[in-house]
Amino acid sequence: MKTIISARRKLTTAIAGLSAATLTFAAMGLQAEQTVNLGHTLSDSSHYSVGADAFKETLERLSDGEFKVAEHPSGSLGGERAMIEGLQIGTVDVVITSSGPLGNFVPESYVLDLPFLFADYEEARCVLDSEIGQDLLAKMGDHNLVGLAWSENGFRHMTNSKLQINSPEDAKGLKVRTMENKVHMAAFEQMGVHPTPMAFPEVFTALQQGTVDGQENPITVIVATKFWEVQDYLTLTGHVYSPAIVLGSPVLLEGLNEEQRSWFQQAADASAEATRDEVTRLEKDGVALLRGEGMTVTTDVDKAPFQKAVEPAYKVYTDQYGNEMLKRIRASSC
Ligand code: EAX
Repeated sequence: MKTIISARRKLTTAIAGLSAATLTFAAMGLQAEQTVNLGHTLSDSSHYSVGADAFKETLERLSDGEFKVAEHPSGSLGGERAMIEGLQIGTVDVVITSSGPLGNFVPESYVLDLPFLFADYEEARCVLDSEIGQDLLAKMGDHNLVGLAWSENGFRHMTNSKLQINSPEDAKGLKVRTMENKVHMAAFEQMGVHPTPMAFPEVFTALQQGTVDGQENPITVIVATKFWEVQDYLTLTGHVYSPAIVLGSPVLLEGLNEEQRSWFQQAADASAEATRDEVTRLEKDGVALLRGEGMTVTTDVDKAPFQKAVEPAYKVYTDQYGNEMLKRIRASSC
């Protein structure tokens, strides 16, 4: 009996020791190998992918391999709306997304989707880097998201398969895919086109099959998605600046210590900077590339009639969300 008890004790002690070791090992193992799943909708040659690479390089370097980043490009984790939902429940860790579906989650961000709000890249970047941008990032926290950094998609332009667009009248009656964003949809309705909201991963096929005649996106996206294969005409309307944002999942980020959290912040900042640099490069080289691929590009666009046509979208926005943010942006020194 004594022997049995003693054997049992030994066994229990051994198991206790083992589980402590296993736990320590597991904890170490978890730290050594934690994979961060980063999703975006664009191809692995896009400006978002350049940003994903910078995120990966920075986080893996700062954490000395404690975190590994797995990039999931081309909408392989779903469209932008689905990925934002994934962040909220913790099935995705980090997402680089346009502001397209963001207003559905964080209405405060709709202000950035107003047409012709920013005159140029310099102004848009300056506002997003100011306290206004920081306040908007902080708002993400009220909606179960972590706003890490303002990245960039670019000024959006119209493409279609029917005709060369020189004025809003030319666009009347076209079926144009828009993002799932009510401010954008209101603007296009004012222009007389039929806005058809759709998640980005479906757009290429919809254009190919003629479900829609056109779409609008920055040069960056038109290049990365090879839209020239399904669209003949591009008009540089620059009708709205399209910010991108690096968002994190609160499920992951709220469980991190301060140092780990700072690695994620630095990785997001490096990602945004690398993406902006790539946008700048493509703004210089993109049009020549698209012409080379056979697109008819209208560069000399009188923007005033477009601006006039979409102006009522401002009232649609302010009626619902007030004009406090808009006033702040207009009063900024940028
Ligand atoms: O974020 O949906 C869109 O048109 C976006 O510009 C694209 O997914 C990149």
